[in-house]
Amino acid sequence: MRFLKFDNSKAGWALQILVVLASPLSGASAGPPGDPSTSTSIFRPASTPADSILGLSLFVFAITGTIFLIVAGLLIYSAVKFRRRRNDDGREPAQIYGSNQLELAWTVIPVLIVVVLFLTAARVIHAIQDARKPANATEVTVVGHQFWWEYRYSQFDFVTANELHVPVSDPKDPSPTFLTLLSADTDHSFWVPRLAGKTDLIPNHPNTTWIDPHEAGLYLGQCAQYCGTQHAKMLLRVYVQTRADFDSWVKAQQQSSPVNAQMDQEAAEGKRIFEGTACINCHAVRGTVANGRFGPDLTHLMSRDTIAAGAVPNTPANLRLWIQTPDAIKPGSLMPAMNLSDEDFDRLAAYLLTLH
Ligand code: HEC
Ligand SMILES: [Cu+2]
Repeated sequence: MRFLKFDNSKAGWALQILVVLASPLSGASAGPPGDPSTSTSIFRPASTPADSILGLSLFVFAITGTIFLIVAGLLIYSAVKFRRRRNDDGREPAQIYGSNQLELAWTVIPVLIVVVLFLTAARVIHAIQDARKPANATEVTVVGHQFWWEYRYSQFDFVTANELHVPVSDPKDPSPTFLTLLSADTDHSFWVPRLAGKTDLIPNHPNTTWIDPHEAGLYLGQCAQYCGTQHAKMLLRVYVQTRADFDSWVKAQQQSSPVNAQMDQEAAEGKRIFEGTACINCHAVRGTVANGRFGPDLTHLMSRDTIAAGAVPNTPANLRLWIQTPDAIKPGSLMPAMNLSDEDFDRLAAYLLTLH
């Protein structure tokens, strides 16, 4: 699978400069404020598809860079060597027409270069798109919504949102994650630069992609296709975990939400308000009457580090602010501000805080 392996350390300072120049272009700058800013550089691949894409880019860059150096070098050489001099006699130099050899050379060489570029690109595309799905692959269906991500783990029978968890994949014994990409509304694009190239989520046209992160950790990305007002706050967070951590995360996600007996008075009140208002038309909490699918599944809301697709850290104050005035955090988000009293918002927030 691995193809065109380049040794980054040898590419030296030229690559360093490229990295610096390209870093502002390389996607989401960071997670929410206060989050350790994790790199989104395409020059630090941590998964096979991202690795092959970087290899291909460096290969194309090497060929086009060489062409540039040769052409620019000849141009500068001629401009300097044949510049007008003070003692020029002003006569035209000898004019030479037609040279089969030269014309053949500048036709055949570019054609060959284009064929090589085409074939290498086709090979990388094939290696990524037609990769075989091993039996131990994790499968997740990703649904793009304005402006958040739904993750359906059908294998394990639960749904979550905004924070994708996948197992780490040992290159010697790969356990990749295959993603089926769907959209509930308009075009979105799944892009976690260190893990894979962009793949669009298009209504009524399922796409697929896959990742096999080699190192545990948090990988950031963002919707890379303009999808509406809050497109810029449709961030991606991929948590790559060891197999054991991933398994225990899955177990926790499969649990139902807490029952009233486990809550204090205020939270139980909040639950009653939640179940009696429009919240349940848009949100699901497993084990309750709430089964809406328009907004994120809230069953394990408190297991997430952020809310509103990575827009802000998941703190009690942010949660309270979000449910009272979503527009304060994401203007134009598709969650309406509900008209409830301050006490009711406090109770609702207390209930949400029990959803571990
Ligand atoms: C019309 C549908 C709708 C209603 C009604 C609604 N929400 Fe939402 N909610 C959404 C959408 C859509 C989002 C995702 C917004 C985004 O990230 O852009 C959301 C996000 C949230 C989040 C953040 C979840 C996360 O993980 O990011 C919480 C918490 C939440 N809603 C709670 C509530 C509560 C409590 C109520 C009732 C007072 C409520 N919602 C009513 C649609 C709705
Ligand atoms: Cu989007």
